[in-house]
Amino acid sequence: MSVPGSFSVLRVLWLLSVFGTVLPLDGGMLFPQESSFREVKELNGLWDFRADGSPNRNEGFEKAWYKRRLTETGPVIEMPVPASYNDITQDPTLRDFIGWVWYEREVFVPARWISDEGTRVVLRVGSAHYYSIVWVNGEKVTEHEGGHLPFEAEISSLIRKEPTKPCRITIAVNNTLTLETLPPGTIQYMNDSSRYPDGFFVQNIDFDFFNYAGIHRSVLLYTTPKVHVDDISVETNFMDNTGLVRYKVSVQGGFNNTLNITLMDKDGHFVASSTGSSGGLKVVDVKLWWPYLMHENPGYLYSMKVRQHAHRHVGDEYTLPVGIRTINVTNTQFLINNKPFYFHGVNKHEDSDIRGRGFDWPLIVKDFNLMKWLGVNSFRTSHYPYAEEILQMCDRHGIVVIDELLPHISVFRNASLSHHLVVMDELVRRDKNHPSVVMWSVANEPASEMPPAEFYFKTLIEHTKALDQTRPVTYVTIAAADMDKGGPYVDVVCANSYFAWYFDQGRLDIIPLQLSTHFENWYRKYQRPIIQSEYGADAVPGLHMDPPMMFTEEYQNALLQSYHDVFDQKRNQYFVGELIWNFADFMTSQGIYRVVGNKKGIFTRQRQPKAAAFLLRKRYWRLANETGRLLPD
Ligand code: GCB
Repeated sequence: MSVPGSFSVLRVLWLLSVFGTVLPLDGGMLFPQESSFREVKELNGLWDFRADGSPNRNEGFEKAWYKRRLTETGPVIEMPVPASYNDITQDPTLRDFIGWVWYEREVFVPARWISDEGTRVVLRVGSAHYYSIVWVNGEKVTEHEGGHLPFEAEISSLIRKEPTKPCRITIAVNNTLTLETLPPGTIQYMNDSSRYPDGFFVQNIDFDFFNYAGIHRSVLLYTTPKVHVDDISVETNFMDNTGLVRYKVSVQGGFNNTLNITLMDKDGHFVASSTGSSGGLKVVDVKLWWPYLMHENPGYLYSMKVRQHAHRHVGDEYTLPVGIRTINVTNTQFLINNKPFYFHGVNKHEDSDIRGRGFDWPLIVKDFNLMKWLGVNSFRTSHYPYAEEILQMCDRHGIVVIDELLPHISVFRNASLSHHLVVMDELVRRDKNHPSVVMWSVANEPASEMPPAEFYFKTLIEHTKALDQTRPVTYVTIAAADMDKGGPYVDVVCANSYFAWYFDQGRLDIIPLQLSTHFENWYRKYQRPIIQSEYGADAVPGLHMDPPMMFTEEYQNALLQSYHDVFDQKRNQYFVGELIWNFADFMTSQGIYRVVGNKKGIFTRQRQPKAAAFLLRKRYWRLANETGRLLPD
């Protein structure tokens, strides 16, 4: 992160055009795109599917289901991709299934992809929860751990082996969570044969959302030339009216490449150009990337075209949208383009009826429309990375994102830490170029009272800062004990609290005292800006009671109102944002605290407003006028 107002640092960087960060460049994860040199083929639709219901859930491996068509080894059903499989059928055992499920699809690969040895064919899975193994024509091509990030494998040589046959893709996905997974979970066998049948087990989890599983995002085949642009990193800055885009490009598959970089404005007009694998582009009369409601023209994106010419090979071309903006944090403020930014936003989930966590354009566009209607300028990807297409929309619309990696973690082992560092690498590698992403959140509500927690979080936060020096890092806390472990390392304090809900039930009158004490203590101790990263109350839509009682729409409104009064007192001091829990109702595991899911949404799961949505809408538009520079400076 650059130091606020430190223009001497900026000048040095400017003069040297040096790339300031240590972003991981060994192996990129660019979002697949079509260009004159690249093609994309979506494999979404109906796949053959079978859950492995054998007692040890291992029959698929014992009988090598990947070797033959899935229909040859047992019955299959049709399963849509992308979607969670849980809510697709009427079968409760599939909804609550734990273990391996098998997906298969045959696809015709265009003849040119096979005949042209200069074409590289890649199979990409946008995300599959939680552990995946992928085979092509019976040969294993990759495996991946972690439910919300993409993975891919080059399959060029494999598909050329049997050029006339359709290509059979098999993906086995396992949703079991153990002490080794992130998020962790445990499998508990119930051995009391008087109460449970043989082999009865349950999956225990420690987070408050349904453990949806399956192939959640698009499966694609895409091509690149053999010598190809593998990764691009950009970092932006500006001084007065001049912007600077520093870039780094890595090429794989061959040497003697020339790289031409051209920056174009939104209308396709030439702005600047450069050559070589790293350098800087100077932008005269720069149009900065501004958040929604902070500028009359938010989300301004340039296009950076990377054109690679390779000796004796076809060239490649990749175009990256680039927003020019800076992020800085002082003791009391969060600055975007050196102006104070106040987060008035939401926490979300990738969650809806039938699809579960499956990618769904109508839902995504509806949610953006609702966010804009509400006057939301930001959200946090609670509690896992969201689809790349969502971040691209945020870039275009100027919606600011706190990019969160994980929900609650209660296990602080060496193996978890090593894996956590790997997933953090994957997240930064995927999301580093999005101007909408303004902060990394390494986790939500870690059980920090555990002894190794401090070392764990120090390592994780320092690792993240080394990966990306341009963005602040946080982890979201709920208890003072958490803060003691991570507080010294975070750039912004993100605090969740549920006063008058999980504690002092029904006592709305205690909120002002408890909330301000909480803020004052943390500010005194850490001298960092504070965001209320979660607060809220469940409301069953249509349930009314006045004076308010818990679970009614009136209680939800009154609780939010009491929080808002305190926010308004602290807003001009060190308090820089409020994110309601939650944008919409969402599904959870079954339990006595949840009435078919968590009802803290201000919209229902079907995206209809509760009374709180109107309260929030009024507030957010007022805040936009007061804090968002809609009015002239
Ligand atoms: C939290 C968690 C969130 C829960 C929420 C609640 O602190 O971060 O995942 O859903 O509380 O409603 O209890």
